[in-house]
Amino acid sequence: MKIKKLILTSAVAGMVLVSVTTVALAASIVQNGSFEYGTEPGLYLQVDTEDTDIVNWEVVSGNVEIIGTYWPASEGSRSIDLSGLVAGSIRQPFPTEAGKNYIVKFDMAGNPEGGSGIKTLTADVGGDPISPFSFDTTNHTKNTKETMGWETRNFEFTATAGTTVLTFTSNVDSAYGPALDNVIVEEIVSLPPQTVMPADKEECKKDGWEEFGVFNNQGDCVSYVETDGQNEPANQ
Ligand SMILES: [Ca+2]
Ligand SMILES: [Ca+2]
Repeated sequence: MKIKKLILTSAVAGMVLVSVTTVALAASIVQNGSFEYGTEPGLYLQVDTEDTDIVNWEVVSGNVEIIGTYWPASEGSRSIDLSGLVAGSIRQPFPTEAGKNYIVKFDMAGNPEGGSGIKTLTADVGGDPISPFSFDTTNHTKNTKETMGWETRNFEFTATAGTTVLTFTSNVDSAYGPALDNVIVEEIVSLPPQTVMPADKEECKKDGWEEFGVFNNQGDCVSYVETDGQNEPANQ
């Protein structure tokens, strides 16, 4: 394995750092997570079960609303009130791989009309429901994106099948529900361990070379540093 020389900060100089980093892949696996595609809602549009106004999403209980100009979206120009006239629920199946880890991110606010209060929703990926996510609409208004107060929420899960169904359900059985936008699902990938190498030959001295675990002796270590990594460690 070719080990790249990394610049060390003084705080970690001389120490062997082996880290496993997790990153989320950039491409979202769910489609239309920002609810921008589907029937033009105007101010807003109620969507009932069996309606197909929201591309890629199915309303599975109650009803929801696509919010257009009624309040500012978190992303793009549309979002969802998960309580249309009553508590609603939407879902979307997406491809996964059993055993792999995923992160679900979404932006949440609440319908600030009809009296303020705490709005809650439940997320479900086929196992135990993850609940509740809450947003307090107190002191929020629909005047601007900022006064809506959109906040990002997230949770992680491990897939158990080749398809996972993501469901968001309103826990507010009124016309003023939790607001939802910008749903993103990404695979979490573990990067291979990365070994930090000495950047200065001082790190090789006083048995420092032993800490890196790839040198035979101090001379090997110094040689590595002085050749800018071209004289590779003997034991890598
Ligand atoms: Ca949107
Ligand atoms: Ca509503």
